[in-house]
Amino acid sequence: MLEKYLDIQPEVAQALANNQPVVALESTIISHGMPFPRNVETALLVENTIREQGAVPATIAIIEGRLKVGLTEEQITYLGKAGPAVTKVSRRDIPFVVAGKKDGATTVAATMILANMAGIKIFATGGIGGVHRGAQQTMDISADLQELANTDVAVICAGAKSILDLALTREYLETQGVPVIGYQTDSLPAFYTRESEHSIDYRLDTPDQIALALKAKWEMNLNGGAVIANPIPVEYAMPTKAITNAVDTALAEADEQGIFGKESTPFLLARVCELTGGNSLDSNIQLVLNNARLGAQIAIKYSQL
Ligand code: PSU
Ligand code: MN
Repeated sequence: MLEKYLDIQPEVAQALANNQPVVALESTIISHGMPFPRNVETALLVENTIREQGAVPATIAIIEGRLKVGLTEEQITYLGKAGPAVTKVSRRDIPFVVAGKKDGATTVAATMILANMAGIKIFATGGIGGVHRGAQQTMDISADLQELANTDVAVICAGAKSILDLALTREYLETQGVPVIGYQTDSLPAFYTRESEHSIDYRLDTPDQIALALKAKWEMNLNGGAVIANPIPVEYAMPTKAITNAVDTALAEADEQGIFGKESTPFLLARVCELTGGNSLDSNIQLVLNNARLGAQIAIKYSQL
């Protein structure tokens, strides 16, 4: 039945059939997370990084209403050039973009869903969505968190951006039974910075240990995902002050302009990037590459269990 909607790229399908490691990648980060042309360069570099490690990349999106697991270079370029003109697709949006034969860039939530349909367990990205600041009033909580509660895909990220309320995000994940694993760290990384005042649940120091824990979780039918938080490499981390100032300004502007719902995250990402003069973009790219490397290493270990 799924074949009616789903196209798995032949290289990806073959790897999955042979139990070879595959790493899923999202496309909202391409269309809504970074400016052109660096978004396209990065997406292609991320794929190469995964290949160099010995795994197969599968960038995920919806093209002309087809669920695509594995994109061509042309499709990645198209999504990057189109940018926010492409629909940002989370769980609720999938059937409408499919039925309307439209194009869509998948968020963490939607990418997890499509990866799961294809049988991919490991997914690398930059940052996950979370509980927004002020959510006590607005109830703005990313659908990514609910997907992590339900869908059996592990997400390697650099923590969450400080545009979010990290303490509330941690609480939400705890309630939903989603483990937060710190890779070689005891502190929850905050995207541009390696550390925050928040803790992780379990510190694991090798890809092997992470693969073993995921295997145990899913073999016992403890459904849902996991957050694997991988700190940005020290040489690319940003000064806390610069980021805090940019985030505060961006949040104030969003408030003034009445930006809410699905527009909120893309607006804040773009403003933080502009306000830091693009320094944050270099950091963002490096942390994504770092997550791709770890994702590939975990996928390789997982495929050997
Ligand atoms: N955080 C980032 N970069 C991103 C996103 C979040 O640092 O590109 C994107 C991801 O696709 C994530 C989405 O799934 O934003 C969350 O949006 P929302 O808050 O509307 O669920
Ligand atoms: Mn949001």
